[in-house]
Formats: sequence, C-alpha cells, structure tokens
Amino acid sequence: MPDAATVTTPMKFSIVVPTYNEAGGIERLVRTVAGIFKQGGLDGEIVVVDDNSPDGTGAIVDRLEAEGLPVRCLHRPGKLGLSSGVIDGWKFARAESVAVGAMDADFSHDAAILPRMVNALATGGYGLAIGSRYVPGGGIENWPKRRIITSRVAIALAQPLTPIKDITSGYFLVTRAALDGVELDPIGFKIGLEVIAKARYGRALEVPYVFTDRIAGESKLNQSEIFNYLKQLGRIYRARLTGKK
Ligand SMILES: Nc1nc2c(ncn2[C@@H]2O[C@H](COP(=O)(O)OP(=O)(O)O)[C@@H](O)[C@H]2O)c(=O)[nH]1
Ligand SMILES: [Mg+2]
Repeated sequence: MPDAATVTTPMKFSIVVPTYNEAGGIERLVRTVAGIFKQGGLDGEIVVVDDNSPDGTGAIVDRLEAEGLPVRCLHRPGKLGLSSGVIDGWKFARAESVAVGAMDADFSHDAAILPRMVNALATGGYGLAIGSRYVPGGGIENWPKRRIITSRVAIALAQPLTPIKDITSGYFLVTRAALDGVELDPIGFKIGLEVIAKARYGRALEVPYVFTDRIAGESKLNQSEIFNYLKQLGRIYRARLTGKK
C-alpha cells in the first residue's frame, strides 16, 4: 500500500462539448480526449450536449458511453445555442467535479494542452485556465482571413473588460467555486466571455495552443451569432457601468 501522505487524488472535472451535426468527427474526438485523460492520469468526464443533431451525433455518443468511455450525452430537443448548451452541460455534469469547462467538437481546440489546464487549477493556484491563441506559442492555422479579422475585432471590442488576451476562446476550465452564484447569460456563442467577465476565479492562466480550422462538418457561426455577440457585450458593459454584475 502506498503511503497515504504521498497519494494525491486527481482533481475531478467535467468538460462540456456542445454539438450540432458533428457526426463526422465526434467519435475520434471522444476517443482522443479519453486517451489524454488516461495517459495523464486525469479524472475527467466528457459531457456532450447534443441538440438533436439531424446527422445522428447524439446516437454515436450514446454508443461510446455504452462502450465504457468517460462520456455522457445530454440530449436537448433542438438547436438551442452553444452557450446555453454549455451552461446546461455544467448542470448535468457529475456533482463531484470541482471544475467545469468547454471544448469544441471539431478538433480546433488542441486536447493535448488539457493536462496543463487541469494542473493550473489543481496545483497552480489558478481559478481559470484558458486555451489561448493570442499568447506566445499560440496561433491560428488554416482559418479564412475573414474569420481571423472577425476574431480580432471581437476581441478588440471586449479588451477594456479584462487583461486576458483570448477573450473569445471557447476552450477553458474554471472552478465550480468561481461560478457559484454567478448568473451567466445563455445568449449566443461566447460562453468564455461570460465566464471571463463575470466569474470569481482570482488568477487566470492562458495556455497557448494552435487553433486549426475544422476538417469535418461546417461552422455554425453566422450573422445572427455575430449580432448576439454584440448584444451580449452591450449587456456586460451596461452591467459594469451601472455596477450590477
Ligand atoms: N449543442 C449545440 N452545439 C452547438 C450549437 N452551435 C454550435 N455548436 C457547437 O459548438 C462548437 C463550435 O461551433 P463551430 O461551428 O465550430 O463554430 P466556429 O468554430 O466559431 O466556426 C461545435 O462543437 C458545434 O457543434 C448549438 O446551437 N447547439
Ligand atoms: Mg469550430
């Protein structure tokens, strides 16, 4: 028996993957992330929140769950949005998880940095770890120029709110304690911005990674999501100015 004093229990966490029509890549993503959990000795669960994808994404995840992989699927009746999906996934996550997070299903977010993100919270004294494209070592590959410009403008608009560089990142892990009692706006695509602007995480660490454009499936970011982002930003600025959180 190992000495009890030298045994550390790995931090339990739940990472939410929202999906809408991701049948082309979800199995590979779940297997990849599960492999990283295993390799790094991480006690993570994957929560897929599927909005009744017509391409059958949800059924694939149910099969992987039945196979014994560390994944569970929350099925919602229809396309209800990315941010609300992540928030619902956090409520559905196992109660023992002390941290929750989000990751896209399309391999844009490099799963290899997950252990660093987990360690930042488990032992580094951070309340929030963000996968970041905009710190040294980070970057973007194969994204159309239009998307790069949209991302830059979106970040510039939110810059006065925080010193964090990748404000619109959808890849992060945050302690549940930091979210306690915090009301998150379920509008649109940018759940990361809600967390950065409102949660009580203390120190935040940006972990660099190179964002790569999706290979399978299509982007769901459209004009109405861009409008939602402006609406979300407006609400956050208004709350800041009026002193309401
Ligand atoms: N459950 C759910 N997931 C969504 C919705 N919209 C987008 N997603 C997922 O959110 C993630 C990011 O979306 P994506 O289309 O890749 O956006 P992009 O990377 O900004 O082009 C992907 O895993 C999508 O499947 C939605 O309405 N509901
Ligand atoms: Mg994507």
